[in-house]
This record gives sequence, structure tokens and C-alpha cells, in this order.
Amino acid sequence: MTTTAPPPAAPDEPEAPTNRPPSMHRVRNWIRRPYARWVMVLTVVIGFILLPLCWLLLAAMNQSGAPASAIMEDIETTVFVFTLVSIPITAFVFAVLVYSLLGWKHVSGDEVPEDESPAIRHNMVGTTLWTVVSSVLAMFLVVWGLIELAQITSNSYGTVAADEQPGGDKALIVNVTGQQWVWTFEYPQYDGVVSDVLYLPKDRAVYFNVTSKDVVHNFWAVELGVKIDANPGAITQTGVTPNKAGTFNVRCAELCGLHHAYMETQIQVLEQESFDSWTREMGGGRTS
Ligand SMILES: [Cu+2]
Repeated sequence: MTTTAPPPAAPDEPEAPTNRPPSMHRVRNWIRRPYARWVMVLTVVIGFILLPLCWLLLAAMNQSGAPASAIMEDIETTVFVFTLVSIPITAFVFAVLVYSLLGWKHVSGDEVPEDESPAIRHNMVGTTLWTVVSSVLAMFLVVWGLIELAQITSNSYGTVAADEQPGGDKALIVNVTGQQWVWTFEYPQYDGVVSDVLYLPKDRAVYFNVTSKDVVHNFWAVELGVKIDANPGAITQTGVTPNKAGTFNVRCAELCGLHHAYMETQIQVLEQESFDSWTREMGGGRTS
């Protein structure tokens, strides 16, 4: 019986000098390599190219007059911060992608140039750094998101019971009904005035009772940062305080049939006196 000799051990990666921590040494070696430098330079360049995205997104959101409420201001700040924080990681990923597409084309066959090895995937310093930086950024976004969510919930009176409406009797109540493919707004405090344009007073809390006559719609007051499902047979509630006068948009944000894309109307945010004139014109004396 013959014994098979064990296969020869794969050659180890080059050993680091013993007077320096191996991981740190390998990280330094890695940074000295041309491709690492290229990736770092590309990360910075791409990062700066992506930076205007933060403002472009805000400009796109503000095209029709937003923000028109504290809720929308919070949403915009969150979009800005999330974009800003994700730029370094996006830039790094794109830098590796660009270098992989363009920088490696000189490598022929399976031969890896001397200075391109070894890989640092088992390098403690490198992997720890990458994991810690990503985790810190992710945790920052989680905490930021939770704080902003609490702030938005509070500004939309989401934690206030229906019979303890914001601003006491000053709060305006609007019953919103969606149906294929129009919105109807009823004002129970003004003799049940009904309108297909959403008239709101500026700087006064508004509480929406939202429902649907047929399928599921979604009531989206775009520039006010309000968006909530309109379900048949149920009432969903949310609120907002418009802080800017102007003309804004209501859209349906739930695919609800053939003309879903046209299920939109206007919001007119008026000064309180103009709002009162409008309700009188509509025949609505204030009943509460
Ligand atoms: Cu719809």
C-alpha cells in the first residue's frame, strides 16, 4: 500500500517584515500600488462630480413651489442629507467600476502584474476600516431617519387623537374622497361646502379625513409633503399646516385604473381672510 504525498502547499502571500504589523504593512503596500492611487483619485473626482446632485434634487422638488410646510422642509432636509452621506460610497464603487473597465485593459492573459498583488481581502486593517466606516454612515442615517420620522409624524399630528385636533377649534377639517378619477374636498365646519380644488388657509392646522368610494387611491398633496392611502370603507387621517400661500398640486399616488395619471387637482393656499371670503362665496357659514 502506498501513501499519497500531500499536495504541495500553495505559496503564501509575501510575508510582511516582522517589525511592523502585517496588516498595516499590507495596507501601506496596497496604497502605494498604481491602481489603488487611481481608485482614490477617481473616488475624489467622482465624489465632486456627484456633489451637485444634492442641490439638483432639491431644485427638482422645489420646481412647483415646495416646500410649503414644515413637513416638506423636513423631507427635503432628509433627502439632502441621505444623498450627501451616500456620495462617498457611491463615488468609491464607481471609481472601482471605472478603473476595472478602463484601467485593467493592459493586463493580458491570466498574468497579474507583480505590483497588483496580493489582494487585501483578508487584511484586518482594511476590512475593519471598510466595515466601521460603512456601519457608522449607515447608523447615522438610521438615527437621522428615526428623528426626522418622529418630527414629521408630530407635524402631521399623527400621534394626536382625532378628538384632540391641533389648535383646538381653530383646526380646519377637510374630508377628502377619492374616486376614479377625481378628488372631492368637503368642509364640514362650513355647512359642508364641497369643492374639487383644495382650498386651505395659510398658517392654520388642517386635519384630513381621507377615504375612497371605489378602489384604493393615495392622497398626495405634493408641495405640502402629505401622502396617505385613501381606502374604500375606511378613513385614514393625517394633517399639515401650510406655511406658504400659492398654487400647489394634489395627485393620486396609487395606481387606480386607466386614468390614474390624470387624477390630479390644485391646492390653493390663501391668507385666512381670502379663505373666509371663499367659504362665504361657496355658501358656507362657519358652523363650528
Ligand atoms: Cu390613482
